[in-house]
Amino acid sequence: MNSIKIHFSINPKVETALFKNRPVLALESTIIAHGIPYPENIKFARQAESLVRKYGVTPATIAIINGKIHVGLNNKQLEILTSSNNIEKIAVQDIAFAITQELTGATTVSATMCLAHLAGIDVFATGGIGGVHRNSKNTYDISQDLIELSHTPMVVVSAGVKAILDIPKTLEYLETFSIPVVGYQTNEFPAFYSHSSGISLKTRCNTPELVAQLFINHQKIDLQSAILVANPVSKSDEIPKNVIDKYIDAALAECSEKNIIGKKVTPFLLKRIVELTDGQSLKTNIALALNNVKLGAQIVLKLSEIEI
Ligand code: PSU
Ligand code: MN
Repeated sequence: MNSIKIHFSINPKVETALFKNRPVLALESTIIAHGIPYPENIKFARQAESLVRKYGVTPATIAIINGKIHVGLNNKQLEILTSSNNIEKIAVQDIAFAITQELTGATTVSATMCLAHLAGIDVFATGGIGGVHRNSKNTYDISQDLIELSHTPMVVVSAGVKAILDIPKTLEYLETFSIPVVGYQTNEFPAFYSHSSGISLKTRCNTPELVAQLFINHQKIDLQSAILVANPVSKSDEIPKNVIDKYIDAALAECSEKNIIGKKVTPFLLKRIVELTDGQSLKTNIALALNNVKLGAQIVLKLSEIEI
C-alpha cells in the first residue's frame, strides 16, 4: 500500500529543519480560517510565524490544499486560507475525504495533531482545544480533539479549553483517557478568555524545560497520549469570567434557537461572542493564541537541546 506521505507536501524550510533535527512547531489553520475574521486572521498568522522564528524555531502551519496535505505554508497559501470563504473545516474524520475529493480546507486541532505527528513534529500550539459541549447530555457533541489527544504522543499548548464548553466535563474526559494536563505556572485550569476557571489542577510546570523533560519521560515509558499544557492568558489580556460568561450564555442560547449543530457550532459561537463583546473577545483570543505559540516555541527549543 502507498504511504500517506505521497499526499504530503512539506515546505522546504520545514523539511530541512526536520531532517537536521532542528526544532519545528506545528500550528493549526482552523483558528485562522474559521476562528478569527479577515484581515485580523492573516495578521495573526504572520505574527505567529514570525514569533516562532524569533526563537530559532521553524513554524509549520498545517492545512489541506487541493487534496494535498501541506506542512508549512507560504504567504500565498496563508492568504488563500484566511481570505476565501469556501474553506472546509477538516477534522481527522475528514482527512481522507479531503484528499480523495481534492478539497481545500483548514485543519482543526485533531487533524493538525494527526498530520503533524505523521510528519515527525512533537510540539503544537493552538488557541484552545475543543472538548465536551455544555449540552452534550442531549447532543453527544464532544470534539474529536479529545480522542486525538488520547492517542497521539505530542505536546499540545492551549489556553485550557474554549470557555463555550463544559470545562469540568472536559477535564473528566481528559482524565478518563489518561491525558496528562499540566498547568503552566498555574495551579488552576485556565478558561480560555479568562486567566482561571476556579478548577484546580494536580500538576504544574514552571519552565519550558520541565515540560520538555516531562514529555521525554512520557515517551520513554511508551505512553501514547498527548500532554496538554494549559497556558493561561495573561491577566492584562483576559476578560474576567463574570464578564464573559453572560455573553457566552447569550451566544449559546442563540445557537440552540437557530438549531446550529455539528461543525458549525464552534465558529458560530466564537463569531457571536466577538460581536457581543464589541471585538474585545477577538483581541483576547489573538493574545492567548500568541502566548501559546511563544510557549510552544520555547518548549520545542528545550526539547531539541535535551535530545541532542
Ligand atoms: N482555538 C481557537 N479558535 C478556534 C479553534 C481553536 O482559538 O477556532 C478551533 C480548533 O481548530 C479546534 C476547533 O480544533 O476549533 C474545535 O472545533 P469542534 O468544537 O467543532 O471540534
Ligand atoms: Mn463537535
